[in-house]
Amino acid sequence: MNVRDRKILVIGMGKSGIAAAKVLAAAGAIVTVSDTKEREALATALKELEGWPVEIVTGGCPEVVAPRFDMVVTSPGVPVWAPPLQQSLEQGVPVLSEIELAFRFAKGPMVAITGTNGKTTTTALLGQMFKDAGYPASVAGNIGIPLIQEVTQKVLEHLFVVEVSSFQLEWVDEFHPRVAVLTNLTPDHLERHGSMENYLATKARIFRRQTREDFTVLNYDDHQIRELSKHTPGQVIFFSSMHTLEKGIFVKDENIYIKVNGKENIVCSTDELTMPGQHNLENAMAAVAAGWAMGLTPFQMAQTLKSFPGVPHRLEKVAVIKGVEYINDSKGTNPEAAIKALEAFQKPLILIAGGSRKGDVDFTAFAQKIKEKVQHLILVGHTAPEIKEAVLQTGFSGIRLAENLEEAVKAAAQLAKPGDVVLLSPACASFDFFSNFEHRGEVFKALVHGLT
Ligand code: UMA
Repeated sequence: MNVRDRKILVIGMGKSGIAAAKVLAAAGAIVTVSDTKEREALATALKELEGWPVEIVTGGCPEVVAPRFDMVVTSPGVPVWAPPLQQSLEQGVPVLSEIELAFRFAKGPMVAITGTNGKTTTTALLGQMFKDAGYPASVAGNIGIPLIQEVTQKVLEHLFVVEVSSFQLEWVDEFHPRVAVLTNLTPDHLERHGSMENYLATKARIFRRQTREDFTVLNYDDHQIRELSKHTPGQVIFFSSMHTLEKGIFVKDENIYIKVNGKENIVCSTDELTMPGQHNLENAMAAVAAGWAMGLTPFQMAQTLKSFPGVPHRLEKVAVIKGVEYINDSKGTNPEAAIKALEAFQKPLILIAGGSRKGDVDFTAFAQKIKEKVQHLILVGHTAPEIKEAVLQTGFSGIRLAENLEEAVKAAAQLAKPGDVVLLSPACASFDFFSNFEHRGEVFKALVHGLT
């Protein structure tokens, strides 16, 4: 992509905006980067951009008027209704998301993974499969590393395994992964997308530009995703943990199989997977499907499946103290993710849940799962009263309220007996007390280590 002398506005000075501004400036564009935050709140960002030939606007955004800017690059956290994006639409100034920009700069093939839950684990696992098999590969995207930062200065055969969020898919156009993966779809980020229909349509943009040469990996067990297969231009590869498929990836006799052209290939047995839980089995199958589409062999993939420990903040084992296992699942930021975490354990559970509100979330199914699996529930954060109400409706009474995470961890440690599991899986976002879910997870880990 040639951006020399083009006037480009980058909106947002978070990870994506900074990385985009640097790549664009290095490529000769005339870059303005803006953030609605005031200077004082942007110390790290300003330091990062020190010495870069970019104009910085803080406390707002310059007006997007046609001759002033040729293009806008937006960060995932900027909603479509933000004034500069609306102005761009009115003025006919093209808007690119950071991943669209990265795609236009990239030389090598991309595998893009989206879905409500499981996308981070699937991305990390698949990236590891390629690395273990000796292929040059980068893992990037919503997982925490802006894709634009990875794509420059890479050789032609370098592969990109990219976690893609619905936010990042809002402004894609040419984005065209060789393999697109859709893990599952349940209501999430509806405060941003407005309706489940819009959320689904945004997710479907991941495969919009694919052709018959490409592959789309879809979860056969998710009805809405199965329906989407009717609209995918690429070759569909289904995976299923519930059905034996005529073609695709599935489980039979506790083994993961790949079946193509009537021939079944065993990858490995399900109890050889190092990651716990049914949802991780699904993530493993999604990764196997994508790896297979890209030419990895069942043997190569099995090596990684037997050793991959999982990702931080997702069912991460923190410590065993006095016979009690402490698990950090801070990335369980919606009820579905937390339900899957609860399902991963067969031992007595003490659950710490609650956090900040993420639109109109329904806790009914989560409450039912708590009744089924949990011995003691400790609630914390803004959503504590709502979750308490939903859980009381089920007849469950082992509820405690904590002022903060520290109090919650102490209460859990007092209640726990050897053989129990203390699980932090909030089912909510973290913005009540923390800057993000990683921050919450790190605080939890420190509190647990402090118990010793
Ligand atoms: N900002 C504006 N104007 C606005 C809105 C925001 O200037 O109208 C500014 C904010 O003041 C802030 C900056 O934009 O300074 C933040 O941009 P951002 O929220 O896009 O954050 P980044 O640091 O660029 O991180 C983004 C993703 N964040 C979001 O989608 C909210 C990260 O995903 C991702 O890891 C990173 O890019 C690299 O690709 C995080 C996330 O929470 C983990 N994702 C959501 C999820 O997983 O559910 C989608």
